[in-house]
Amino acid sequence: MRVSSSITACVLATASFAVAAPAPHPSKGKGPVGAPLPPRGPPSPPHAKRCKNPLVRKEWRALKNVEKKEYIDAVLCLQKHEAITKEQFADDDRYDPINRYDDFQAVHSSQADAIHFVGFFTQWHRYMTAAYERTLRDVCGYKGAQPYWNWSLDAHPDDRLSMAAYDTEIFSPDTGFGGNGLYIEVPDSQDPFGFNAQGRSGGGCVQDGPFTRPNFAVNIGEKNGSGQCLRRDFMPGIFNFFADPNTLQKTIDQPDFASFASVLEGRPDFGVSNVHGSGHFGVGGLLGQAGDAANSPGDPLFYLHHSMVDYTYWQWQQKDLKTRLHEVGGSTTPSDFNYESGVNVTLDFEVNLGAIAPSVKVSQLLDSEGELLCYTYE
Ligand SMILES: [Cu+2]
Repeated sequence: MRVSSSITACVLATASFAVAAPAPHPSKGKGPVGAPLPPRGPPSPPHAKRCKNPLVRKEWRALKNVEKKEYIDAVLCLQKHEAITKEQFADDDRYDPINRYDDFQAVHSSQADAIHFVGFFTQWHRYMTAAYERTLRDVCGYKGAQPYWNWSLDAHPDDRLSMAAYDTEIFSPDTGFGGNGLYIEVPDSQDPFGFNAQGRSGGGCVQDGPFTRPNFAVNIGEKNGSGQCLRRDFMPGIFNFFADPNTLQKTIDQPDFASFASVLEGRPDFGVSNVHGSGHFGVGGLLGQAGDAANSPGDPLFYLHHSMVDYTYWQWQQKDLKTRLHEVGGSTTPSDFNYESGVNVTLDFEVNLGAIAPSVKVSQLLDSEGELLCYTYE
């Protein structure tokens, strides 16, 4: 993954753990996830009871057009509500969150060096996506669940430069997230990963759909300051390779958590496919936000992509729930692929989303239908 030079390590250690005053997710009505997130406390017992009426997350194409519009309207609505992380980032001039959408991008960006290529990658992003889903509901009155984008339905692994994946509903300007950015030429000498050869085809501002300015702007991680456009840089050579249904199946078939996590996220190496990279580089390429390790949540598709990554984790868990609702592993140190640090993720390992939501233990994030989270997939 491309690493943002502006991000320093150790952010996790300095991020605020004092959160939630007042509760960031005020309860509204009696929805299945309407209860406020719990205050910090002892971890859930390993056999905590399961929630009632979980939200059902569906593939984007399974939504009715009116449901698609409700989701997109709710995302746009987040940009109309004031950020709750301003205080968290008050002394850090790298992040200047303006609205509730920015909160998530800023928190992800500030922790980017600590939450990727680690054993808690899946749980951290599961919590982030669930917090986003809840914010859409609590702040913007969205009634549905977080949809996902099953990119494996769109991949053409035998024809890597095929652009067919980008003709699908999710990129529709009317009922989807809009399409590619305007093409920006990058000389091969400034293309460190050989992305030109992977068919990169955009790079500039997205031209159509709901996420163009002034309706939507990217305010975090931009060298020219806030108010920038959403950029996409469709890159079929990586997309068709990484989103291969066989790669997805191979990921779900891994025998234990550490091997699952390792195959899911792969290595910083474009020669070996991993499904996590598909939505990022297939959409963001070299110049789009989605391809940037730190700032990828600047593209609203991030959440549909990461919901699919989470669905992959969920499917892996379903194959042996008894074991896999309690199984964690992997190093707490980024890119420690050979476990040289000797410190692995345990059930008590703490996951924090800054001021967005209370910190929780990894053990609280293993069951999507537990006491903290309440959703399922179909
Ligand atoms: Cu991430």
